[in-house]
Amino acid sequence: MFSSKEEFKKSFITRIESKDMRKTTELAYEILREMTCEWIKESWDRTNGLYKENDEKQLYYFSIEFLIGRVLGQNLMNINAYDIVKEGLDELGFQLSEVEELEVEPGLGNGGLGRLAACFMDSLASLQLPGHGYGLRYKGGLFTQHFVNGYQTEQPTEWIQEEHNADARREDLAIDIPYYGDVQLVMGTDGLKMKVENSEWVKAVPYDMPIVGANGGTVNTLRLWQAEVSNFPFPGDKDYLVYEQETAKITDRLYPDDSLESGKILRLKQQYFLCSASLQDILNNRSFSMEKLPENVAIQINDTHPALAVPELMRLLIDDHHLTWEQAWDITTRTISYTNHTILEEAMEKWDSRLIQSLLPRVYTIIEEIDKRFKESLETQTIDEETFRKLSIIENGVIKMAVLAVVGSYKVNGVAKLHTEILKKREMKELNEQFPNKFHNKTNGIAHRRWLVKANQELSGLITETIGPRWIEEPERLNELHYFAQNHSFLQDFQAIKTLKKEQLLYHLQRNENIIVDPASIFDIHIKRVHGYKRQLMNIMHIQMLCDRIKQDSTYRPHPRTFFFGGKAAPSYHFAKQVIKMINTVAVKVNNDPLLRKHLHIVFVENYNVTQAEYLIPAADVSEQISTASKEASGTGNMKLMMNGALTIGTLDGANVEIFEQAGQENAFVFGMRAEEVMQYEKEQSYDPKEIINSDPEIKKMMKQLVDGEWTEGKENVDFIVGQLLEDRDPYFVLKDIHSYSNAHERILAAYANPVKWAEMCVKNIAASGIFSSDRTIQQYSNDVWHLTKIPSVY
Ligand code: NBY
Repeated sequence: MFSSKEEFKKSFITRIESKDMRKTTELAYEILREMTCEWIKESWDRTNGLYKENDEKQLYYFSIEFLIGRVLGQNLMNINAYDIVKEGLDELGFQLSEVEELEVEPGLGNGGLGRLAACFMDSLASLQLPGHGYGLRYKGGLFTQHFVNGYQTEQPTEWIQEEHNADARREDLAIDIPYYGDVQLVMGTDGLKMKVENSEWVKAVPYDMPIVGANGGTVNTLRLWQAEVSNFPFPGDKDYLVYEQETAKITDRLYPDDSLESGKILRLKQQYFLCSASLQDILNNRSFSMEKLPENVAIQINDTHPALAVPELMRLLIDDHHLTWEQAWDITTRTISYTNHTILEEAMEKWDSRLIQSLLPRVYTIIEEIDKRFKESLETQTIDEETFRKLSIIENGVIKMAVLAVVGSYKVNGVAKLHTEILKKREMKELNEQFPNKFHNKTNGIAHRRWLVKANQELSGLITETIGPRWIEEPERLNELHYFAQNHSFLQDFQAIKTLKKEQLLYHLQRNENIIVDPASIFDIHIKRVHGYKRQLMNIMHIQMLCDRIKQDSTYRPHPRTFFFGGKAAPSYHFAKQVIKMINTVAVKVNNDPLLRKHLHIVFVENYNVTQAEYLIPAADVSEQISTASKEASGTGNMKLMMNGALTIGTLDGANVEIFEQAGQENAFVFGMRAEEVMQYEKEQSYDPKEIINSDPEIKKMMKQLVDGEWTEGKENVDFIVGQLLEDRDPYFVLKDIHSYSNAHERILAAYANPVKWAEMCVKNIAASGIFSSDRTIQQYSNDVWHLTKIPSVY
């Protein structure tokens, strides 16, 4: 690695001269990427060597999504070369920020779950823990979103560039994965065995990405599998061309539905592909006897998408490694652990038994056996029918992946205190009673190195100047900022940085969209997937109420606010798409109204992704975390915004509860129903939105305007929105909470009127945010579940 700017420049110039005399930003990107790869390679090899030598336990994080974002800048940051490179390039006539803009971000995830996996990778490497990721190398990441006439359109995003192909491919480690076939019972030397004949094989080729930890010492591996045709004999009753096409499809694109369980055969193929390839890879490369697997390997499955790891590990242990069922079960249930990310019924994965039986016949017999044995173990207890039903893995021809994951794993966790409580007391009450020590909580966290140190270098600089640099390695030291929450010069510096980040955001947006926003307005930011329970609808309906107030009441002249929205709707989620259309419609009306636009501005940022988030989050004054209580498992955007000094307007849901606990409710704007109330209403089915409409004149008027189509465009749009609120009885309690939401917004205005007090509240949030670093989360997983040992890197 380079120790000085001069050294960097010298090497950079040599390379540029050997390639092309035209000094374009594209060339600078190419060279910088090459140089970074070389620097990393050394540490990567050394880390791998150390892991081999030490024979230490390794963690493998199985996830169908890794939403890693751009890597070049982050890697430079982590190897402590960012500033040298920035200054060096500057002197050579390049801007590092321009160079970074050329990287197409790999969108290998949908939202929170995929991004969490990426944050965990960062923390594992930074804490010098031996933990790696296994995922899929989708050719097309999450779709690119464009608005056409206010509606979302989706275009495929191809992120793989030439340079991603060459050195990352590990042909030597390719593995064959069996689909279909006939299960036969055969007599072997050690008794009757199951054997599968006539399988259709698909080759899994790994591509490795380095995961660089802080200070560049530890470099772990993210291994992504790509599907290709196998050299194994082909069964013959299928057309080869069809086989070729079907094979390519397996890793062709990411499933864009972030909330709907979609029982598609291709998705099942993807899930099995990930599990089988990764497990075979682990078993092939082990240096210990199979019985010692749980002492040497921990596997964490990110939701149920990789839950086939349970029966697949059983299959490999029994059929390929000749263990007995009992031995295999003992090993499996001490190796695999499961994280649950949702209690939404529509996101709970279920598979038709016949589908699994036909695609994965041997795996199916194993799931049946697991279910049978588990049910037998219940026979000694008196269990009512309902409980028995809930404990069944297979029920009425359907396989419930969450039950399979719980029964087959060592530990099960939720992602925030409230979520884990709901899992234990309600959603998985019966399972928790059967396995009382399995369930535990691990509140999510975020990679502060990306979301603060990298995304907000100015604020990080100020923090370091103020409390010294140790907070970067020990983020809980951010609490030392409490001493500066009333220091005027510090508060002024903070405010100046906030303004600067707003200007940078606006500059970035103007490059892509024609947006004119007042940086002195309050930046109120609602960024996340668009979903009923996340209530973007409540936000836009509240804006509608504000418009009416401004028009009707000449004394109501609030401080200007810009409401930013960012988020994609699943392509098949019609309601969410109608909400997007409505927001865009209201935006046009408000932004063009001479009176309204003095006070309100609406910006829906197209194609929200990790890169956009890196611009939006540091610029936020207000963080919208307004899900219907009990629905958001945790949320992680809430943590990123808090850490960048935005104040939260939020419900007592997910990790908001813990955010308010840490920052103090007086430094946030809490509103709305609590989880118990929501769940009570749902149980009794006693909520009637009409009662609210009839009892609250402001809401009544707003509803009338909606029905009259004042804020929408086209009949379809009105029908969808009004239909959900009235016919579907407002399942996310928008009307129930909107009044208290509106009051919370008035409290925001009152607080913002005192800029010094506001800044003080922001600083108190930053000071309290250290606990939400994913370093803390990973350390907790390691202590309680994975039992990893830190392996210091030798320089
Ligand atoms: O996981 C999110 C939760 O909603 C959020 O509260 C939490 O903070 C985050 C990390 O724990 N869940 C999520 O992002 N889920 C998905 O993206 C997802 C993707 C695919 C499917 C379901 C959910 N699927 O069924 O295909």
